[in-house]
Order: sequence, then structure tokens, then C-alpha cells
Amino acid sequence: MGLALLAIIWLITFASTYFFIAKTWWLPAGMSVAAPAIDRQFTVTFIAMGVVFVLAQCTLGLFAWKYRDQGSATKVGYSHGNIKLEVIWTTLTAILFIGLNLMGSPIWAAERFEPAKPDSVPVEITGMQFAWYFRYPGADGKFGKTDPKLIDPSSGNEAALGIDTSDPAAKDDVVSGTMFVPVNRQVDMTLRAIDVIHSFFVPSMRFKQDAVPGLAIHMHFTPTQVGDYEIACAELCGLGHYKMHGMVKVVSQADFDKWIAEREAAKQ
Ligand SMILES: [Cu+2]
Repeated sequence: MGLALLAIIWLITFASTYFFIAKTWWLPAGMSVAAPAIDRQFTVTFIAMGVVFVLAQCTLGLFAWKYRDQGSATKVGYSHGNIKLEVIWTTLTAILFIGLNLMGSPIWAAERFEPAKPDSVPVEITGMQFAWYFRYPGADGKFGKTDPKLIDPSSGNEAALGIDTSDPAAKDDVVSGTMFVPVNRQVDMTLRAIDVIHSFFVPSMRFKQDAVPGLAIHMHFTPTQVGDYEIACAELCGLGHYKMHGMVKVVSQADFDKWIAEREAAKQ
């Protein structure tokens, strides 16, 4: 029985470790300025945690076998613990945990606490059950007023966000169900939610942030490669959560300007 337990524990340990090393289920290639640093941090964390995991599980398997039931002849020994050992492994865990946090926090904070560059592209991102909407402020650079009383999700786009069309700043606002951004320019996001908490997750950009009703959360990322990238909602937000996805289309500056101009023209 002890030997069977050892075999099962080791098998589970090595099989699950294999999938991490082989990267069987992994993120798509990183396509933002922050991606290489985030991937490096991921790797460091996985290696450190992987070593601890494999050592701990192998020891567990070994002990399950070593201290197996060897018949009634052996006397059972009781232990009241070992304070010295407990202090050592708690300290080591704390150093590892706090150390990884300190290493990762500047990368995390750079997209959140540092203000966006002056030449960034402003996009307001709104999550609602079960769609994402993207608003661009137009030539005036200002987002028009919104009013909760005007929100009509069934009408989509402008009406779904409750944009107050009597506000002059709202006249040139463009709303889209697909996110268009120019390549190599910082995207200055304002994240909002209409109903419940959603989470704006773009795996290729290594970007994930909750959108919370009542809050306007400011963040930024910089895409580095033209292409189409998937957006998912990473917060269980209701029955339609599974279909709450969208696309980020990273295009050249010229294509972006053309797209915005077409959308503006369609509004007239
Ligand atoms: Cu959602």
C-alpha cells in the first residue's frame, strides 16, 4: 500500500510538472511592450514554485512509503512538532512570497500607476452583460457625457452606453464593438462596467484588469505587432459569460486614422 501511494503521488507530480515544462496550455505569444518582462516574471515564479512543488511532493511520496504500516510489532511515535523547523520553513516561504511580489510589482504598476503618455490613444472600454464596447472621443479628444437613464443595451453601441447626444462633446464620439488601436502607440484605457464586475483580458497583450460598476479605471498598454487578438471576460459575470469575447485589431496608424474617419463619416 505504501509503495502504491508513493507511485501514485510521484506519477501525479511528474505528469503535472511535464505539462508546465512542455507548455501544453500556455499563453499565446506576447505582443505588447510589457509582455517580455511579464513572461520573465512568470518563468521565474514557475521555476521557483516548481522546484518547491517537486521536492515537497517527492518527499511526501517517500514518507508515505517509509512510514507505512509495518505490522503491529512497531511502536507508534507521537510528535508535538518542531518549532525550529516551523520557523525555518515559514521564514523561507515568506522570503519567497514577498520577494516574488517585490520583483513583479514594478511591472504591474507601470501600466497602472504611471500616467499614460501625452500622445497615447484614448479608448473607453465598457463591459456589460455580455458584450464589450469601445468608445473613441473623436477630434475634440473629449468623451461626451453619459447618463444611466439613457442606457439601452438592446439598441447597441451609443445607446448601450447611454451617451447623452445633447452634449456637444458626444457628437463626435465613436462607439465600436471591436477595438481598433494603432501599433506601437500607447493605448490609454478607461475601464467601466454597467452592471456587474467584468474583467478585460487580452492574453496576447498580457493584460488583465477588472471593470467595476461605478469606477473609471485608468490603465495603458502598448501593442507592438499588427494583428487580431482575442479579448475574453475573465470574471464570471452571468449566464452569458462564456460568450463575452471580442477582438483587438492592432493596425497601422494610417489604417487606424482611416477607420476612425469612416466611423465619423457614418455618423453624419
Ligand atoms: Cu463579463
